[in-house]
Amino acid sequence: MRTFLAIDLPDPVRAALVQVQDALKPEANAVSWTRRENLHLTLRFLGNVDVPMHVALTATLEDTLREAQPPLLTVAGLGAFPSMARPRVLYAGITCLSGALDSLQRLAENAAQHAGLPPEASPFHPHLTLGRVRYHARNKALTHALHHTAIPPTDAFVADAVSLYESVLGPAGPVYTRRKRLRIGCW
Ligand code: 3AM
Repeated sequence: MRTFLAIDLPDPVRAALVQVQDALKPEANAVSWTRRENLHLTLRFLGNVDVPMHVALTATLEDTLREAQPPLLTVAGLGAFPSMARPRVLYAGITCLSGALDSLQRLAENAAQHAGLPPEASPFHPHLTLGRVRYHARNKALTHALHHTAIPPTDAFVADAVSLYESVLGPAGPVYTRRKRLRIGCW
């Protein structure tokens, strides 16, 4: 089962991100846009993991998340990987106003390694993927739009859980199904 750990987004944040996608669409015709229901903040991609490993991983993570502080998050600015000049992955940034998103990511990483997964090689760049450009080329209009499109203001939100998602890839894009929801902090 191909899975990842993510933080869910409140509906008003999803709505704001869809508005941004709509504003960018005239400048980007070769983009696979993330469907509204798929918008999320990835903490750790796990890849193909078997059931015993998931059980071990979620048990460890559930224990450690209980001691963690739920971070207060807000959406902040548009960006692109690998760069604004050569946009490949279009994203909205995310800023942590209080609590520590990085330490949540470390807990996810520790649980993954404890369950036997190899360490994540890439540094953590928290982002909300809006779309992926299918053809890799310079697109000055898109770069300009990324610099000049405003994200509608949204309220900051508390990330109160980490979800384990199954990802099934298909011709119409990935289908994500939540398999487990692990609460952050003591309730
Ligand atoms: O939508 P974002 O960018 O948050 O890019 C994939 C997506 O992240 C990432 O996992 C999330 C859910 O699919 N992903 C997919 N394959 C990956 C891989 N091989 C990967 N991340 C790292 N390595």
